[in-house]
This record gives sequence, structure tokens and C-alpha cells, in this order.
Amino acid sequence: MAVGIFDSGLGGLTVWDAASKRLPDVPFVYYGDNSHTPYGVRDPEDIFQLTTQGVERLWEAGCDLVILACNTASAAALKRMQDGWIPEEKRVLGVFVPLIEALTERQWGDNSPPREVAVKHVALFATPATVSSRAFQRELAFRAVGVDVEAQPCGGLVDAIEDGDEILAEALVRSHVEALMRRMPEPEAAILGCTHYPLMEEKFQTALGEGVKVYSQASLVAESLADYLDRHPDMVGDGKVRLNLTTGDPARVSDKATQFLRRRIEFHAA
Ligand code: DGN
Repeated sequence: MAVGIFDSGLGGLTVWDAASKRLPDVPFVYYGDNSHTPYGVRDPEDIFQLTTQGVERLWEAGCDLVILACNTASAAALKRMQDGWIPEEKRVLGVFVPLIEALTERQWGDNSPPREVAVKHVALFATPATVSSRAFQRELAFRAVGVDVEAQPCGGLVDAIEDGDEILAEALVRSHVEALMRRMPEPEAAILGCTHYPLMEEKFQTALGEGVKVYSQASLVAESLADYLDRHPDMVGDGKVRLNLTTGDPARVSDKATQFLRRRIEFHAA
């Protein structure tokens, strides 16, 4: 058994990379729906259909545990999948909760009522679909009260990152941060709510200023997965299958992934 990592494209590779380094003995199977990326501009029904297809393919590849390493898919599809679509012996986890636990300094499984936390003004940067779903705010409300969240839909940023257009990506980060700071001049923390954005973490930090704590998903999700597997060792076996699957053109996606993570990565047809 391996752990499945699903993303609409390449963004989930930031999570895959951090998780593979944190858990070197755990086999991972990655699934990138590159022929349908970006999800950020699709409607929720469409995202649900595409996400469930990808998760089923990962189950078929022997992954009983799948991480939706895509905030857009987590926001649009996870709740609906967890409400009866997922068979009992399988697990599908999203990427919001580790961020929220870090932000609110709560441990996994702490189901006590929402309470006051240290941060009061939080900036959220995500795709337009994630922002309009308000899924992050909904999850946060289960754990904390009195936190003001200002969300900025970062149109264009995923495409600029996937295209390797650093100049455009940096300009977009600056303009999205400026737009948000006109509405919330002094955020104490910033959440990068898209798995592509860890690659832009330094640029966000520079644009926001040193006083703002930036929460980035890759390392937080990897840590939370390590913790989950400690508690559920039965969810991963000693399988040796490590595989990267794509719905796009494998040669092209391998080249883009290699450019994205700056090391050679091979993809195969899903
Ligand atoms: N990386 C995805 C996310 O975390 O939302 C966004 C990719 C996309 O399809 N827009």
C-alpha cells in the first residue's frame, strides 16, 4: 500500500516533495490531473467529478489513504466526498486542517469548542474557487473565535507558476498582496492556501514584510501526515510502488515537473 497524493496539476508536488523527505520509507503515488488544470476557475460540480475520478484511480493503484493536495479540490469536493462517498476502509484527507491547527495552535483531535487565539487578523491567499467557497473560514470557525480573515483571490498566479514565468508570478504576488493590504493594512499572519504557493513563499514574505508570519502548506501537511501515520500504521504497507501519474502528456508533464521542483521527475499516463 502506498499513500496517494492528488492534485489538479503540479502544485501538489510541493506536498509530495515535503512528505517524501519527511517520510523517506513511505511509498507515494502522485496523480496530477494536468489535462484539466487549473481547477481554480471551474465550477464545484465539475471539480467534484474530476476529483473523485482521480481518487478512484489512486485507490486502484493501491492507495487506501489519499491526500487531496489541492485546496481548490478540498474546498469544492472533500466535504461532499466525506458525506458518504468514501468507503469505510479508505481515507481521504484535505489540506486545510493542518494549516488551521498550526494557526490556532491546536493539536490534532482537539475537538473542544472554538476559543480565542493569539492571531486576530489573518490574510488568506488562494485561488478564486477556494476563496469563493469560504471553506477555510468554515473550518476555522470550528476551532477559533474572533479571527478576522481577509481573503484575496490570486487570479493568474497558478498559471504563471506552472509556466515557470517568474517575472509575472512575482508581479502578481506583489499586486495581490497590495490589494489585500488596502483592505487589511496590518495582518499578523498570512495563509498560503494553494499548494502552488510554497514556491512563492519568499516573494509573499517580502511583499508582506518581515512582521507577518507566513504559513505555507507543504511542510505543515507533511508533518501532519507523519503524525497521522504514527496513529494509523495500518494505512500504509511496505509496498515499493512509487509512481507519478498524469492525465496529461507524460513527457511534457515530466519536463514541467522537473522545472517546477528543479530535479528530474518522471510521469506516466494515468
Ligand atoms: N494547487 C491548487 C490548490 O491548492 O488550490 C490550485 C491549482 C488549480 O487548479 N487552480
